[in-house]
Amino acid sequence: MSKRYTVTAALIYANGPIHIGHLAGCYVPADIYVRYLRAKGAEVTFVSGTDEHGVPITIRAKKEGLTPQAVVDKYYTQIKQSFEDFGISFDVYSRTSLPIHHETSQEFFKTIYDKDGFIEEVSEQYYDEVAEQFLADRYIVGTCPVCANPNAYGDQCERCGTALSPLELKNPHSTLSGSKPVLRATKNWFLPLDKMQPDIEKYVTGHTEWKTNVAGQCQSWLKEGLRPRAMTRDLDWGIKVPLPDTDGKVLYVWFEAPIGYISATKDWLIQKNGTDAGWETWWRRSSPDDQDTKLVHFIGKDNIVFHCIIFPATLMAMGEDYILPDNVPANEFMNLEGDKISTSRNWAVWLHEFLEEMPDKQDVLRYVLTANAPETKDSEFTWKDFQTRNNSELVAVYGNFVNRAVVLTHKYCDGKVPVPGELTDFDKETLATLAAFPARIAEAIETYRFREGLSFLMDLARLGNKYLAETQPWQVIKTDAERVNTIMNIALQIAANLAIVSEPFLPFTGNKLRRQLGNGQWKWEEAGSADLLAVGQPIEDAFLLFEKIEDNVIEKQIQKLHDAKKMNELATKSVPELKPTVQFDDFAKLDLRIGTILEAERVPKSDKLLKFLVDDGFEKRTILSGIAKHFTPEEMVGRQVTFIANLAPRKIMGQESNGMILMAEDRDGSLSLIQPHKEVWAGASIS
Ligand code: B3M
Ligand code: ZN
Repeated sequence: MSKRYTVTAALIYANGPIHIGHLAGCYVPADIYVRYLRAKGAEVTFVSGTDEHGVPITIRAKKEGLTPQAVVDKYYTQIKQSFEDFGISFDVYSRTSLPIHHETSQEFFKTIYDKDGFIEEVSEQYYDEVAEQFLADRYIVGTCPVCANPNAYGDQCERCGTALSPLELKNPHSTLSGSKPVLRATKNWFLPLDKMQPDIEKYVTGHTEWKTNVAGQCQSWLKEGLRPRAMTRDLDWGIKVPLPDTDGKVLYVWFEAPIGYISATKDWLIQKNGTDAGWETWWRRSSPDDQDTKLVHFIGKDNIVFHCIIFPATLMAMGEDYILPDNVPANEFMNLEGDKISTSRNWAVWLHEFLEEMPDKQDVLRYVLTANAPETKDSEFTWKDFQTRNNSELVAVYGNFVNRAVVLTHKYCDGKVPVPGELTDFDKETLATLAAFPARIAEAIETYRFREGLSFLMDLARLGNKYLAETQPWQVIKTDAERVNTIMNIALQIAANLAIVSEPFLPFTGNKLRRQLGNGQWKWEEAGSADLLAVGQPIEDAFLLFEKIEDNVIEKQIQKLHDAKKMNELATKSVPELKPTVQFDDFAKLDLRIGTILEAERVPKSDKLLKFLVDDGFEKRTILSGIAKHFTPEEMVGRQVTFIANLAPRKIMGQESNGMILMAEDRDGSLSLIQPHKEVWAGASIS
C-alpha cells in the first residue's frame, strides 16, 4: 500500500442540481474507496468541488435570467448540501471561483508559458458582431452536414451524434443574437499534444491495470494522433489569461478545472491550518523515486480523455516532479427506467427531492447504486429494483440477521455479550469463513470493484443468517443455555464485523450498528476477528436498521418521474411551425362565420364525434366535429362557435357534415372554442 492518497472526485459544473447518475458514476465509489482507506489508517485527502466556469454556466445563466455568478452561488450551495446529506465524506468541497484557484491556475499557465510550453497560433473563429463577442461552439447553431438537422450545435449534432466543428455547419447563426456570425482572426495558446504524444503514450500504456473502458478511450485518441489543443478561449466568463493584451480571453475550462483539484487541496489546508504549506506532498514527488503519494481520479466516462491525457499533459508540461494519476477508475453511465438520465428532459431522480421524501434512506440509495454500479457498462436504476433490493436484501438479509442477533441476546442473555463455551466444528468453520471476508472485500475495493465488495458484504450477513438458522438457539435454549451463550457470542461477533465492513459502503448503517453493539471504535485491521466484543458488553435494545418499502411508495415515485417529464415537455413545447404564406385572395375565399349550437348529440359507435345542429343565420345545418373527448353534448348546446361555412360537404361515418367548427389547441393538448367576446347574431361573418 502507498503511504499517502490524493483522491479526487469530478468537479461538477455548478449549473444544476445533482441526480443519482452523478452519485453512482463517481461520488459513491470515491467515497467507498476513501472511507476504506481511512479505516485502514492511511493518510488520505479527498477533494472535490464545483466547476464554475465554462459555457455550461453561461448557458444556464441565460436560461434562468441570472448572472453566471448568481447561478454558481445557487448551485454550489445546493450541490454541497446534497453530498453532505448522502455522507460523501470530502475533506474539502471547494469551488473554482475562489481566488486560490484563480491564482493557482494562472501560475500553471504562466509557468508553462515561460518554459515555452505553448504554441501561439492565430486562427479564424466565429464572431457575433451584434453581441460583440467570439462564439463558443455551443453558441453556434446551424444545419448538420451529415443529417441536415437544422438545429445542430457547433460542437455536435445531437440528432445523429456526429462531432462537428463550427465551420462545418451550414447556415450558422448565433444563439446569442440570432445573427450570422463572421470569421475573425484571434490568437490563442495551444498545448502541443502532438509533440507530447510519445510521453503521454508511454504513461498511458504503462498502466495496464486501468479499466478496459478507460484504456479503450485513451487508445482510440492516441491512435487518431493527438493534436495541439487550445488552452485559452475568447470568452468573458472564466479565469483571465495572465498575459498582457489578452482582454476577453480566459483559460480553457478543461485546462483550469483539473488544476482545481490542486487548488482544493490548498483550500483544505488553508481552512485547516491557516496556510497552504505542505500542499506539495499531495501533488509532487520530493525525489525522482518518491512513490509515497498515489493520485486517483474518480470521474464519469465523459471526462476520461481530460483526466487521462490532457491533465497529465499539463502536469508533464509543469515539470517532472508532478505526480501523475495512478488510476482513473471511470464509470459508465446509469440509465433510469429504460431511458437515459437527462437534465434537459427532466428525466432524473434529484438527490434533494429524494431526501425530502425519504429522509432516512441514504444508505438504501447508496446500496442500490453500488449494487448496480455502471462499472463496466451502462446500467439501470428502476424504482422496482430499488424496492426489491431494499425489501429482499437489506431488510430480509442484513436487517433480519442483526435484528435476530440483538433480540435473542436480550431474550436469552440478559442483553449482554455472553461468555462463549467450547466451539463446535460448525462454529470453527463459520469463524474461519468470517475471518476471510475482510481481505476479500478489501481486495475488491483496492481494485475498484465496488459491486463485488458489496456483494461480499451481503454474503457476510448471509453467513450470520445461516449460522443462526442452523444452530437454532430458540430450540437449544430449552435444553442447553450454555450452548446458546456460545451461539449468541458468535452471532454478535459476526454483527460487529458487519459494522466494520459496512462503514465504507453504508456509513449511516455501519455507524448505527456500531452504536447498537456498544460503540466500539474498531479499525479495519481488526475485522475478521471473533473477539471484537468483550464478554459482558451491553447491547442496545433492538431497532430496525431498514424498513420495508410498500408498493404505493414506489408507484408514487414512478408517477412523479413521468409527471415531471410531462411538465417539462409542456414547458419546453414550442408553438407549431408557421405554414407557408398564402395570398389575401386565397384567405378571402374562406367564409368564416359565427353560429349558435341548437342541438348536440353523440354519434353512435364513435367515441370522437359529436353531431351539432347549428343556426347559421339562414337555416339549420349539420356539422360533425371530432371533439367528443373534450366536450359533452350538454355543455355545447346554446354556445356560439366559429365555423367555416363554405367547406365542401364531407361524409363522416355515414353522416354529412356541412362545415367545420374551429378550435384552439392548448399546450397540453386540451381544446378551446373560438367564441366572440360578446354574443352576436347567428351568421355574423368574420373578416
Ligand atoms: N465539470 C464536467 C462535468 O461536470 C466537468 C468535470 C470537471 S472535472 C475536473 O461533468
Ligand atoms: Zn446530424
